[in-house]
Amino acid sequence: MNEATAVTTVRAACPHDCPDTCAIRVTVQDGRAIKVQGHPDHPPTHGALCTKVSRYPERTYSADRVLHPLKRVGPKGSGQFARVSWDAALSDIASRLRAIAARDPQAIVPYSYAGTMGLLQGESMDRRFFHKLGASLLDRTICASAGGEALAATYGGKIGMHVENFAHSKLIIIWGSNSIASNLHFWTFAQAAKRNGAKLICIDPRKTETADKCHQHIAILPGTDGALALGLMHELIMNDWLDHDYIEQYTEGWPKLRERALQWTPERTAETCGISADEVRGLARDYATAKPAAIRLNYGMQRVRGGGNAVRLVAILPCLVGAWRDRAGGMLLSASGWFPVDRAALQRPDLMAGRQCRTINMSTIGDDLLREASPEFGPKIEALVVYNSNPVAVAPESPKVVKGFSRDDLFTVVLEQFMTDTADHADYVLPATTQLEHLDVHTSYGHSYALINEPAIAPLGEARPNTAVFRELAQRMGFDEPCFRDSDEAMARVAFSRDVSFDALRESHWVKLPLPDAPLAQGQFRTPSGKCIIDSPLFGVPDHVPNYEAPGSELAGRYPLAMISPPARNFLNSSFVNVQSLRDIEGEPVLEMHEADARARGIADGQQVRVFNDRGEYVCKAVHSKRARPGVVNGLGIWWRKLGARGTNVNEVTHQRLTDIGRAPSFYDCLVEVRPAAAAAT
Ligand SMILES: Nc1nc2c(c(=O)[nH]1)N[C@H]1C(S)=C(S)[C@@H](COP(=O)(O)OP(=O)(O)OC[C@H]3O[C@@H](n4cnc5c(=O)[nH]c(N)nc54)[C@H](O)[C@@H]3O)O[C@H]1N2
Ligand SMILES: Nc1nc2c(c(=O)[nH]1)N[C@H]1C(S)=C(S)[C@@H](COP(=O)(O)OP(=O)(O)OC[C@H]3O[C@@H](n4cnc5c(=O)[nH]c(N)nc54)[C@H](O)[C@@H]3O)O[C@H]1N2
Ligand SMILES: [Mo]
Repeated sequence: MNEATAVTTVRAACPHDCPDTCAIRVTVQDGRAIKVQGHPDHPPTHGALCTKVSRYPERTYSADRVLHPLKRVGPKGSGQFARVSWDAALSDIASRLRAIAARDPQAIVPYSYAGTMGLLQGESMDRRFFHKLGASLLDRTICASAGGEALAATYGGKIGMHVENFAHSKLIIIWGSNSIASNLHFWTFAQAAKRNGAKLICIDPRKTETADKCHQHIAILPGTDGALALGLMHELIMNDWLDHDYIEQYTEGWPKLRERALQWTPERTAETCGISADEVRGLARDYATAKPAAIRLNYGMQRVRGGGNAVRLVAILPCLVGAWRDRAGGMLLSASGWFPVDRAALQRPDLMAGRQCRTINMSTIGDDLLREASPEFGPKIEALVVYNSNPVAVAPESPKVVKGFSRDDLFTVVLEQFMTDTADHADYVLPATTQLEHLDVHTSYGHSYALINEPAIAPLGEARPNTAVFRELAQRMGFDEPCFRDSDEAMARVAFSRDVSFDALRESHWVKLPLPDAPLAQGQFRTPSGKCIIDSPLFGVPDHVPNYEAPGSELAGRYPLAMISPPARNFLNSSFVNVQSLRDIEGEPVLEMHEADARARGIADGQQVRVFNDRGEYVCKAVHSKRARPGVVNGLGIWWRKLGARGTNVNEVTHQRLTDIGRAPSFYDCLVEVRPAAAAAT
């Protein structure tokens, strides 16, 4: 142990799909990453990492890593593969894709999401490749497009408060967010505000660990947030708690919405939301009288049919009371629109060369894989290239997704770090590097700092970055534009059009965007008029849109329980489910039920149950839980199917109908029935 060992510290960024995008210091000893730590000087990270990411070395060095290219040798989904060389794999993939492209390149579909949020490994060389090929485009809607497009329709972009400024708020409404689980670094600022006397209110059908720590929890029914916002507006109008000057100067279209809000008495609102009229009145009074008041909205509340309208209604609230005048007032759903990312330079849509490629919505991949060619749809999907995503586990209505991925006439390539449910269905699995093994640059949707991620260690086994794989494939397809030879560093240098230089990132690890402290204090929304748009030319005046599968509907006669499926704290979507120490904490897939709902069905605490509707059924453990309100069950996600009971997960019962705005899935708009599994007649 006396021998001198080379210890270095490398500048990294957390790549995961989370608002926090932490600055990380990686300690490397003799070429091995031995520790990851949150950087103490990066204000949003303030030296802390979440439980999951502090296990990043365990994930990286896991014995389960895919480290060599694999070719399928058994039936699809069986997980039987044989090791092949990169050269053999890439040659065969290129020739298969070339043959399909000769008929119609749109029969080839890329499928990716935010397994890494890095601009290079997430959305650079891959996009160039598919643009040049003329493949189908992918509408990346699975998470945030309802809220994102709604916010853009209202504010002109995905813009919001600086997360640090929540520390100075006097009221924080945490709306559709389990911050302690999914936005931990915001929670630190909320706690600082609490210590300074701020009131914290949580609006969530589930009594989450975050709700436990707030002063008040308002347990609304899923999909009724738009109604609640309208009810609050009613009270703001009736009590004249409006900032008339802000409304006059910086908003457009309020008179029409004012008329609509006047229909939403506290009693009507309470009835719709499944809460009391006093809760509506009290919330309105708190919101109007505490200054500055801030809202932390998260994407949890927009995974329902009316998610887009609901986000628009909530986003209008801070304008009505002039909360934006203060740096610690306003709202944060996403801050990603502040970043000057040069997507044209990274992704080169010009390589489509005027071709009108069709678009496939990732959220309806179940249906679309099962569609035949038609004039409306275009060619049947013949090939899928999946990276940064695990659709077989995370896409809605998995019975159809699995059926589609099991098609023998579908050619599927999956770039992965692990043998996920999706990788099991591949023809080729190509080993991908982790964040410790590649270069990247990052924006954030929860703070306003750009970051660099330097590679800390050499790629393990034969793993390659996504960029390298698409660079190689481009060469084998004969794409000879110089952009297909760009190095990762060359792409990182063009990733931002201004304000953030690659050299500055290298030098200082992160760069704070030059934004005003209270960015919307004098309007300056990113809309053409600079005002907040209430009456949108595209979407009209926002309204409450009830769920597709609403309690009280005809369907509710057969399936009376509303199911939401929010993330389990120790997983990140379906990532980390395979990390043993984290799976040990989560135990097994769980359905939280209110005791009365469970007892009415003869379900004991801890009993195995079937959760089902017309689409399918999954099996898990029911727990009698104070976290569930009557009539609503919480199926915590997102387990790998093969690690859950009977090879299923919660998406067995979700559906593919899309949101009002943004063409997104409505995961939390889902009626089910629950029965003891023992009673299953199967
Ligand atoms: N630990 C952990 N962190 C994560 C993730 C994870 O899986 N695990 N996921 C990441 C991702 S992909 C994202 S998009 C972000 C945000 O991810 P989100 O999906 O927004 O996750 P949460 O912040 O947990 O917010 C969901 C909350 O909304 C509540 N909710 C469900 N339906 C409704 C409704 O109709 N109205 C209201 N008001 N609330 C509702 C749920 O009960 C839950 O507590 O978090 C990221 N961070
Ligand atoms: N029922 C239900 N379903 C949901 C949700 C829900 O709340 N309820 N949440 C939805 C939401 S918000 C989202 S964002 C989606 C998330 O869905 P996905 O974007 O599919 O996210 P993950 O499940 O985390 O899968 C990401 C995969 O990318 C891989 N990966 C990570 N880094 C790299 C890399 O550098 N290269 C390659 N090739 N692969 C990499 C990881 O190993 C992992 O398997 O799920 C959605 N599905
Ligand atoms: Mo997400």
